[in-house]
Amino acid sequence: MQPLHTKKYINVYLSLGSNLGNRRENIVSASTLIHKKVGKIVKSSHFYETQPYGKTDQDAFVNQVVMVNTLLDPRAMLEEITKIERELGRERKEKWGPRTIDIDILFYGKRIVRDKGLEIPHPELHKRAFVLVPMMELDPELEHPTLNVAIDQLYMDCEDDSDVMMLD
Ligand code: PH2
Ligand code: MG
Ligand code: MG
Repeated sequence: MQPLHTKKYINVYLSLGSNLGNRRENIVSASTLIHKKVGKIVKSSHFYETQPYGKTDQDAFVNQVVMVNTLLDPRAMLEEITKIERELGRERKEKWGPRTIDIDILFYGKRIVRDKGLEIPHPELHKRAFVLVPMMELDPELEHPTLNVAIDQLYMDCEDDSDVMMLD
């Protein structure tokens, strides 16, 4: 017999980044709130100190990727992480400017979402060493659902040669 309600947990990869204030502390606070409000953090990468990508005239970031087990749908998850960013003092002034915390959804299981304000997989992830290096630690064999290659292949093909240094 089928159970009436089967809860469906999805594995979600989130990218965390900070380059303002106490960067590590901001990331630790974000993961604590994620664990409480989004779902259990099953895996987390090391912290990395990374050169700013894109807008390069700003301070270096600390970045991390975590894998979360969640029951939230993608929209509800986006709302929850936006609340967490606000709670940790994120102010949105300029695009790609310095931030106390940025939480981006990289993958939501194998789901593909292309909505206004929400694109999953994250449309830039394969171009960014600060995402691919920690993803290599967590799941090099994960298949990208639209590019149809694994993380290790994306990492090898990535042209971003900015510094990504593992912290202890
Ligand atoms: N986030 C950006 C733009 N550039 N560079 C690094 N190294 N780390 C980031 O988290 C980052 C970035 C936009 O969100
Ligand atoms: Mg971002
Ligand atoms: Mg963001």
